[in-house]
Amino acid sequence: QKNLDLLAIERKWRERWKQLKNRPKNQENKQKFYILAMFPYPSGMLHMGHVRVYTISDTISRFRKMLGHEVIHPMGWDAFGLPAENAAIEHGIHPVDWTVSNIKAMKMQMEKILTDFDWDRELSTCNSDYYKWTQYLFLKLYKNGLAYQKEAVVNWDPIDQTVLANEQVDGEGRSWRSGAKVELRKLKQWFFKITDFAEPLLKDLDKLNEWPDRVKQMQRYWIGKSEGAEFDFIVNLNRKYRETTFLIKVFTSRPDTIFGVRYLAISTDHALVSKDERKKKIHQRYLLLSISLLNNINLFFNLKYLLIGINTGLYATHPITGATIPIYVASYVVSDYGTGAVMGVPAHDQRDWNFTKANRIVDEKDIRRVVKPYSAKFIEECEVYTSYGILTSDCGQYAGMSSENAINAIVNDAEKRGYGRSAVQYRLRDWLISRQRYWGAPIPMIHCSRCNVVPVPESELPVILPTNISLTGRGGSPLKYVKDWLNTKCPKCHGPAERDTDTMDTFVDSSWYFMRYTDPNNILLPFSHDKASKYLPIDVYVGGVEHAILHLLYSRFFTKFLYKLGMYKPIHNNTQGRDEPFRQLVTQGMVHAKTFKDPLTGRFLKPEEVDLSNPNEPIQKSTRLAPEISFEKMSKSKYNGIDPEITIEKYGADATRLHMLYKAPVSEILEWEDSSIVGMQRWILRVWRLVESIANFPRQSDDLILNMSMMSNEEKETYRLINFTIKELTTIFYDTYSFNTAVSYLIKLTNHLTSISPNVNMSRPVYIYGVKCLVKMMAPMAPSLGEEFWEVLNKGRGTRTIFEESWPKVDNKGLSVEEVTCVVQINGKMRFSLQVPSSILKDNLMVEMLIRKSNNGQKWIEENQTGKKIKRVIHANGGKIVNFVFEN
Ligand code: ANZ
Ligand code: ZN
Repeated sequence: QKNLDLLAIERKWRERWKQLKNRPKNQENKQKFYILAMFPYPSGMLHMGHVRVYTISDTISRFRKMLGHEVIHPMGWDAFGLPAENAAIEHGIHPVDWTVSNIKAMKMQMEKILTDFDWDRELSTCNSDYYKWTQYLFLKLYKNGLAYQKEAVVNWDPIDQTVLANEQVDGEGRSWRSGAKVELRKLKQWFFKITDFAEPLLKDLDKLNEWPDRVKQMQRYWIGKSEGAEFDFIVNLNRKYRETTFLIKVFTSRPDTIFGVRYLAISTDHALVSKDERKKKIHQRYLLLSISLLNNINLFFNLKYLLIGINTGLYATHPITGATIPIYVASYVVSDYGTGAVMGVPAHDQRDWNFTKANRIVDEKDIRRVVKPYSAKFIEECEVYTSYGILTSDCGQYAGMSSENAINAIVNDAEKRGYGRSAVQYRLRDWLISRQRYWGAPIPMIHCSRCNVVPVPESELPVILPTNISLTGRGGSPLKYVKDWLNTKCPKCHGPAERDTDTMDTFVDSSWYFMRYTDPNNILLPFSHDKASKYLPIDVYVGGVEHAILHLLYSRFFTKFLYKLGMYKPIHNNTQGRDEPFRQLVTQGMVHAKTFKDPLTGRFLKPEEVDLSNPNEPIQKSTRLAPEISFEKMSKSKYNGIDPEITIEKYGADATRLHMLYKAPVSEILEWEDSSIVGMQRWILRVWRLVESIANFPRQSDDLILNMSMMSNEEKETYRLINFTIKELTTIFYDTYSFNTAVSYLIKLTNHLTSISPNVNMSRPVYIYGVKCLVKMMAPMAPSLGEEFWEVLNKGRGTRTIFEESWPKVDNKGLSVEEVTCVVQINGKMRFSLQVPSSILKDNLMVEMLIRKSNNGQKWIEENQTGKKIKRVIHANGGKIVNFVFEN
């Protein structure tokens, strides 16, 4: 019996794979299978989360290769972004050098975890042969009216000196990266008009039936469709300004509450209060002053949700009742949602109620409810009623209608008379892509004093990111200071002009990388129509749920746009349609690790502060108390980080991968524990014993004769278990990816084969078949061991790797269990009969258990005979008659 040197085996196969990679591959007539793991940011170090996601994609990829598919399993680098720039600022390393060396290190680590990526498709978003095409796609968006510039209030990170997307600001108004309190500033910015695609982005979610519901729900919420109506309120102006009419349009999701309007509220930069000269006449000076005050308060405290209001002193006319309605400027009205104006209905909206009270707009007695609950029981005057109901007698001709009917009637009448119309709003905003940063793809635009904004001609792409740069981290866009890059000629008038100094949000880079993988070396186009059409959509996309909203939404947007442009058209029309990028989405859970806390102070303990000499009873060294133990997200501050490289060197990559897959279902949190890797090592060793036992057999012809009619009952049972395992694993690898269950099934098969191995002479063909299937089925998860075992099992069979062997097939005949009728007697009297698998007929205890568990068994043996003990059980006629004899 030889022991296994796991690390030596890994090394051997990593080398061997490199040599084998260069062989020509015949991919003709094969079904394509595109499996993708989200590409990493090249931070320089793989963490356990990476190991988990690549283990999953690699396992699926290797399985598909064994099915004989043409598998695309690429890898690349999301290489632009802030950390490279911050490293440059802090340590003086150029972002290029930092990124290149990080990529090199991570690539090595990826090889160490035995991944089988298509390195010939590798790409890096910071290379000009990639970002050239990012810029090209920007121009395509621009020419199709989907990229535009506008002045916008943006989130400004005072530490990183850059604009942040809303999504990069957390609930407390802090930057997701620097943690700085975010300020609001106004800047001219580039946007992508993703809102043009709001409806298809929403509607097509219904077709993504292989996506987790949770992710689809998050996207639905993000898009936030709201149906309602717009109403026009005419502002009552002084006699002096009669010649101008001024309308305030409001958007409401509750047209049925229009009779309850008590005020209008407009945002601070609503057209009515804008500084535009013509409109300036219509309001007093103090109003502007107060609004700028309000804006400053907003800027300063970021208090978008405070109930500050300013009475404009102006009034509008209610379009139905003709009542006079006061107009307020309100901090809670968002300027870029709906129309930037709200009809305030204090009786039916909590915010409106609070605003009314805070600003004493009307007396409480004048806040009358116009919609009452369907059942009168719940009426209580002072409480805000926000549900649908029946319209009250205050609602004119609509009194007595249900909310649903009233909404239709009111909106219909409004459309007829012209003061309103039905309207749809989305919460989704256009995508702000400008970043005042160096390390990103330059926006290919030129600013000319005569021609305004001019796109860089496609033939002049890429706009190369200059490398002669000094990064200080201060003062906005670093590209502003590279004069010989900044100053250029206007493509239109050839006069002096300046380049746009913003770079693109790195989410732009990652919105189309999966398309580039289909044709990574194309120098004429981002990708060829044919190749993209052949390989898209991605069959399985694996990644973290933290990308559930933005990255996936942006990628869907790009895909829909490029499809609309006609840049590709998938050959395979799946249920999700042709313009969706990802057929199946797998979101893997996080990896958590053990932490120790001082039970008295709650402080996290460093590893050296804990005595682990008895691993089951850790002790805090200083206090000799048992520390509090919990599993938490790995982090420096919790001292629970685990370096995958160290783990791999200690336990081997195969065992580490198996552990990753076995410890938790793919989408759930995985609690990392070294002790369970040891369990995987023990299993590996047991499989090795089986492999060895066969290697020791004298060589015999390779085609095993698996003739069921010649099998004994025991052999049939072994054969059944083998087929059962193949069936279950095939479903798992195809579809459900519950690899934890897959490992359990393989362990069960191992146990069974081990139990019959001592007297295997009789059942050699089935046994050998079982071991071979076992090795094949573990190979995608533990690839170097799979190869090694396969080589031992097939000495001298040439250079095929196990991944060129075919995945085992289920023999359906072998699956079915042969059954015999077993007659059950109680005290010698025949009572019932039962079908049992013939293979277990001789296993008396097993048969007894089956009988007792059956319905009749419950009735005759377990219940009816309570109090009486079974004296003995007699098995007769080769086990086909079982007699239960009870005490008197
Ligand atoms: C009157 C009303 C009565 C409203 C009522 C609600 C309940 P969703 O569903 O998110 O679309 N609103 C409209 N524009 C706004 C803006 N720019 N800033 C802040 N609030 C705004 O919300 C639509 C509702 O939000 C609208 O319907 C409006 O208040 C408010 F019983 O109009 B409602
Ligand atoms: Zn010009």
